[in-house]
Parts: sequence; C-alpha cells; structure tokens
Amino acid sequence: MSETPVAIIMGSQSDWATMKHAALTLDALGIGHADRIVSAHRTPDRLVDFAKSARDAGFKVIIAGAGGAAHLPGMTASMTPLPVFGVPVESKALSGKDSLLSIVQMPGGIPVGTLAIGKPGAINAALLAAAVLALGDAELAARLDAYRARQTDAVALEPVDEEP
Ligand code: RP5
Repeated sequence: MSETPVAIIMGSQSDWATMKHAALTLDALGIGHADRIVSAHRTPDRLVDFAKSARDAGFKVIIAGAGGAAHLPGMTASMTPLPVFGVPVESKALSGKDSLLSIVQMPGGIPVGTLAIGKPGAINAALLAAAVLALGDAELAARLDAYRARQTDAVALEPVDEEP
C-alpha cells in the first residue's frame, strides 16, 4: 500500500478544526494521509491539478470536507475515479444543512459518499476509508477490527451519574 493512501482535502483553513478528526482517526489506525487546503472556488486550478493527478500520486481514497456552498467533494469526484467521501462542515449561517445538501445531492453518474455534518462525519469518513483500504490489506483489517473492539469494550453496561 502507498505510504499515504488517503488524501484529506478541505476548502479552507477554517475546516481543519473539523477535518483534523479524520486525520486523528487515520493516525489511530496507522494509515498515512496527506492534508491539503484545496478550495473549489478560491483555488480552482489547485483543485484541478490535485484531482486529475490524485490517482497517479498514489492516493486510493479522498476525503473532502467543505462548508456552505460545498462544491469541493463533487468537483473532485468529477475529475478522479477514486472514491470520494464528503464531509459537510458545520456552517455558521445554516448549521451545516447547506453543506450537507450541497454535498449529498449529486446527480446520478458521479458519486460522493456523504457523511454526517461535522466531527462525526469526519471520523466516519476516515473509518470508511479504512474499510475500503482494509479490503486489500489484512493487517489493516485486523487493526480496524481491534479499533472497533476497543470501542465496544469502552461502553459500560450501566449508566452512572455524571457531574453537571
Ligand atoms: C468553504 O467556505 C470552506 O469549505 C469553508 O467551510 C467555508 C468558509 O470558508 P472561510 O471563509 O472560513 O475561509 O469554501
């Protein structure tokens, strides 16, 4: 497997607070990733260069996070055959509903796998990327199984009172 099979791209520096949770999840699974700011509307040439060269660069999966009028995942998917997972970043004006609808409503023909708004979506995008990569990597599959087992083991049977 390539040393950096996952590319995490985001439309703005302001998206990193969300998208770093994808990075941290990949780190926990020992999956290499490249993290880049690529804006569909502020750096369109960077987007074209990235998307058209992503497969030859060795990436296997792309995680794309953006907020508001979130063109980035769909535009990326239009220029690469790699699987693209879109993370709707929570926007100030519309709490990420705009991001979600922008990303999820792709016309038939160019798919973007759309995750939940915000941090949960970023984490799950990384876990989906891991699941895709694990199809061809038995060691990663074992690490992913162990990650899920740890998560299961961390759930107590009975609730306790928490500090208010
Ligand atoms: C989008 O606009 C970005 O993905 C970001 O979520 C949103 C706001 O960007 P900034 O104004 O914070 O740079 O392109």
